[in-house]
Amino acid sequence: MTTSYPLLPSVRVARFVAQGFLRLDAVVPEELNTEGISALAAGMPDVPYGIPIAEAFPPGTFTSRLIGLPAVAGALRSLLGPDPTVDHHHVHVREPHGGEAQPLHGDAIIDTRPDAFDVQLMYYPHEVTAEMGGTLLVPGSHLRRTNETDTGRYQNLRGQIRLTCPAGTVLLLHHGIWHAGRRNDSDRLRYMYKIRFNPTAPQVRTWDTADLADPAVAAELDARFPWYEDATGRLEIYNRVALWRAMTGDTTFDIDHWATRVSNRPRRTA
Ligand SMILES: O=C(O)CCC(=O)C(=O)O
Repeated sequence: MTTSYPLLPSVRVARFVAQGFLRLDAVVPEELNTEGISALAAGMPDVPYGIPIAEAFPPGTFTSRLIGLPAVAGALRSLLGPDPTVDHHHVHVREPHGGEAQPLHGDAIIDTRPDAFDVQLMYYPHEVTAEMGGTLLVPGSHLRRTNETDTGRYQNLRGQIRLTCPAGTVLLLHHGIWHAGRRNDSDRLRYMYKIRFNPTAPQVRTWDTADLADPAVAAELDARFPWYEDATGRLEIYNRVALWRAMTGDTTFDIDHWATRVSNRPRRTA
């Protein structure tokens, strides 16, 4: 497929499927970040749920240029496929020395779709230091389907990330990832701009699949994270295999027989 922006290779899409997020550090140039801070400070107009990107963010607007940056556009296209719609967007503001840490949560409600996912973009127009309380993320939690703050009682899971990043960083998240906004203990205002996108076409082979057979792809999908106990982490491997099968159309793909075993339904002969 030829596009004007770089599509992700399979190995990076597999990493997204395993981790639940993709990090694009400092992809937004300084001038656009400066403009972004003013745009976020002014507030973003609400948009109706589920409208095409070009209607939500007309050409020339700040958001249109943010999501049109080649690295961002290519990653969104690779994960969502063509013509996603905008679910909603919101500017998150953390005042200096302000706010409370949120409970660990997944956005919206429990979402059991096995073969589709929304992508949430988080954009940080300025550097985020540890003191500024960057977003907390739990890698590999997105397929352990929970409802909103069901996870709120969990504190400090092993392997969690307290985001620190350079200005102009964009994160793309699977909608199910467990995350939380954190308190800002610094003297600086912290902005984060979040946009949720809905796919409108099957999310099947929407990236650069030239490396699909590379063993590094299966290795990414087999990654373990520190919060998994050894045995319960198997469920995450199974969930990833199921999603990877849906995203590639390869119903034979497996890791250590997990999906093959539980999809085996031999027909009885009379
Ligand atoms: O402020 C943040 O860093 C994250 C906030 C967030 O994602 C939320 O409110 O759901």
